[in-house]
Amino acid sequence: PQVTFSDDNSRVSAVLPTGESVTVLLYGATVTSWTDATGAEKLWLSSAAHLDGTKAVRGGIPLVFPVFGTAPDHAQTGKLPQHGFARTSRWEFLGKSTSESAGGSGAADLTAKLDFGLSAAGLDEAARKLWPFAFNLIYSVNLNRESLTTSLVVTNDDDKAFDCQVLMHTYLRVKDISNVEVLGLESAEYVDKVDGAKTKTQAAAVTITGETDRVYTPAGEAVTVVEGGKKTYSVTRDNLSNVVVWNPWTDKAAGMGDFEPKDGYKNMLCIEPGSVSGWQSLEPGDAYEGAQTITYYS
Ligand code: TA6
Repeated sequence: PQVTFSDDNSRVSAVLPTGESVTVLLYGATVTSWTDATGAEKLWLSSAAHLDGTKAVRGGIPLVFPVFGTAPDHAQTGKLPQHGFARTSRWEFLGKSTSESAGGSGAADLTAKLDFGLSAAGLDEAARKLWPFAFNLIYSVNLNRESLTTSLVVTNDDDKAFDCQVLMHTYLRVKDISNVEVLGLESAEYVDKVDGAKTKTQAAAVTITGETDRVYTPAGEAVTVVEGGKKTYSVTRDNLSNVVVWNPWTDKAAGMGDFEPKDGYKNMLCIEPGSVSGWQSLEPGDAYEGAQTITYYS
């Protein structure tokens, strides 16, 4: 049983012999599609998302680097656009590979891996001027029957240190946001960005009943998305200390030109693993790696 890879000048995809698939746009190394064996999409993608490189993709898994949001008081990243330049740069496709887990018995244990790279040479002039560091990013997208793992390695190739933030801005597809609960954040501290960036503590399961924009620092490494009482996703983090939970709700959805359909907020929930409540300081030669694994339960 073999994995089918295809790549044209703008996107790369992998399809497992059992039917699961992933598609990655070279623009931003943005995962735009992840399906189960029946072709059912696991990620939400706006029907008005720009897929032609003219704007960060509204949906899928945009990559946030070197800054989350904007950091006007941060000398090195203060002038960068919201969420940095990784999601709006053209990445290189570095290659593909297939591996079989030990003791695998064939199709059930295959993993398809797609690798992408971005360095200073790949940045447009504006970005390089605003953030003049020699760096290298390697982004790996790993697909198997149950899960999708995305991992980012940042290396400092400069002769001076730099600070960065990393986040995987995952838009999970849900059937109906009013039936969704997020478990695993109980008793975690969070910054509530829709309530004056106040720091609060999460009491019970997270439910979404309006615009929600929270930066959690949970003790555990996994969160679970439950719909109608049934587990639908788990998201585990590796070396990423934060989880952002975001839903734009009606007004913010109405205000985003590339967010369609306007009631699409009912079918998506952003669960965004990242390292964003502080800064990763990389000395020359240092590397930082962070990863997420999203498992779905059909
Ligand atoms: O991750 C949540 C967030 O920071 C929200 O505040 C909202 O701005 C969202 O990202 C989308 O940002 P974007 O730049 O993609 O429109």
